[in-house]
Order: sequence, then structure tokens, then C-alpha cells
Amino acid sequence: MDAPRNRADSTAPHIRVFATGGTIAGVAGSATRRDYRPGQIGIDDFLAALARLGIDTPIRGTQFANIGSEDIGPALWARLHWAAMDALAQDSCRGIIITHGTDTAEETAFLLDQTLPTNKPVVVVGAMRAADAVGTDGLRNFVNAVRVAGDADAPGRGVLLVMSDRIFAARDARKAHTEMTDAFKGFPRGPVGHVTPTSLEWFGPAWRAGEAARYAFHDDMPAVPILYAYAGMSVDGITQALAGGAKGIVLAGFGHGNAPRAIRDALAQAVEQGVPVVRSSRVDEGLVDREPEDDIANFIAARALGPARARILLQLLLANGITDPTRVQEEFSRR
Ligand code: DAS
Repeated sequence: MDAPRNRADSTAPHIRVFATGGTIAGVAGSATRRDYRPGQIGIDDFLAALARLGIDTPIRGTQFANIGSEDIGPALWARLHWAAMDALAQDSCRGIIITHGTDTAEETAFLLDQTLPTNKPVVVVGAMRAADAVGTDGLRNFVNAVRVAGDADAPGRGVLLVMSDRIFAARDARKAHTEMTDAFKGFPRGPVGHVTPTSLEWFGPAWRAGEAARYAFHDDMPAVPILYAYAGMSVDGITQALAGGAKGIVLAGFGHGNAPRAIRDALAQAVEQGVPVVRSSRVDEGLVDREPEDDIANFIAARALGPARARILLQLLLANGITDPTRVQEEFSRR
């Protein structure tokens, strides 16, 4: 599975592609049914398609997995992280593309963004329509990703996510639609660039040039559940999380990271027991900023991160020994 498929000499400048599966590699076999089999198109098929389009960017591809991203988690993240570290350490590697299902692309992109010590571009790309669907977006997104990864102005922008002719920073990107090809949004920044197979425009200068990795990667990430708030929410989820060994909790709260009184009291008790609690929002967009109660209960405000990315950041902080709520808040407040 891991053997590189060489279309480029490993010592000559090239882009590495790590293929993991998802809809971008999926086939439906029918134009009128919704179901499809993920991970049917291999990296060799993508490289052959590029050749047919006359795109001669030197690429070395590795088939990492061929699965839906709902099944991606810590084990594959560890393999991806360490393989990316190896590839990026080679002078000949100009950048990396990771083909990925869209469901958890936000989490993989953000995790790598925070842990890869590199200025080289790392681009996560997916698709919303299977390769044989009417109006498939897969090949276009892939070609766009190749253009971004090879662009001279791409370095210093952290990990990027390319979908529907838009470039998002991993720090901002989240999946915001279940079906449309225009499925990703960015907050607080929208797209940081625009790309098509024939053009590329960045909307501003690189913002992370020269910055080292923010946190060391750990293969074992601490248990951090997300608790989704709902009207009439019971404290059972908190009791179970603590009994199950949660090392931190992320609340996907109402509105501005809110929850019923009993929940906030139970979360405050969790903090007293040494389990940091991050307040984020189940609402699609907007900041969750500190409130007076956070100073009393020692809660952490997720700021611009939605629950999925807030969870990854809290895991990284805990894994790196950053547990004090004030310090954790400082890290959440960094852009
Ligand atoms: N099956 C989902 C996934 O792999 C959907 C997708 O790829 O867009 O994430």
C-alpha cells in the first residue's frame, strides 16, 4: 500500500500525494442513486488523468488508505503526520497534497496545521461528488490542489484546504453543507485565495512564514469528548465522560457557547477535578468569547474554532502538558 508510485524522480523537485480515499476516489456506478463506494479510484488513476490533461507537474503518489474519512482517526493521523515529516524533510519535495474524504477533512487539516514544522505547502483536497457522478468535482479539485501545492507563493500559509475553486486555511475551514460542491466555509476568514485549473490568486500575504510547528505531535491523544447541547440536556453525558476517563471536555453549546444551568454547574465541577472545559458553539459561525462566568468557573472560550477543531486543539495542548486553563485560553486565543 505504501510503496510510492513514481512519476517523478525522487531527487528532482516534485509534489508528494498521499491518497486516503473519500468521495474524491469514489464511484457510484449510477447517475440516479445516492450511494457510492468510496475509495475506488487509486492514486495512479489521478496521475493518469493529469497526464491526459497535459499537466506535467512532477508528482510522486502514495496510496495511504482507500477509505471514507468517517473512518479516519488517530492511527491514520499518526501515519500521515510521520510520512509528511519525512517527505517535507527532503529538499526535492516542494509540497504535499492529501486526498481525503470531506467529512473529517477539517480535523486532519487542522491537526497537521498545528503539528507540521514546515513552510512548505500542505494541501488537503476532497470532493462532494463521486468520480462518475454527473458534474463531478473531484478531478477539478485535484488539479486545483496541484496548482496550489506548486505555487511559489503558497509557502508560509500553513495547511490549506482546497474545494470548489476556493482555498481555505486549515485554522478557518469547516464543512458547512452536506451535499453541495461548495461545501466548505471559512471563519473568521473566508477563503484565503481563489484557484482554478487556469488561475490562482491569493487574497493577502503569507501569515505563518518562518513559524515552527505550534505543538509536538503525539501518537496517543488524550480522550476529549464533545458534548452537544440540546434543550433539556441532561448531565448524564458529563457523568459518563468523566467515568470514561475524559481528560478534557468540549461543549458544543447553544449560541455563544451556552448550556443549561445544571450543565454549567456540572462542567464547573469537572474543571475543579482537573478536567479542562472548552466552550464552543453548535452554531455554524461566530466567535465564542470569554464571559464573566468563565473567570469564576475557569472555562475556556473556543474563540473562532468550532467543536471539532476545538477538540483537536485541546487534545494537542493536553498531550503537550498544557493543562492550566489560563494557558489553554492563551493558546485558543492565538491566531
Ligand atoms: N464519505 C465521506 C467521506 O469520506 C464524504 C466525502 O468524502 O465527501 O468523508
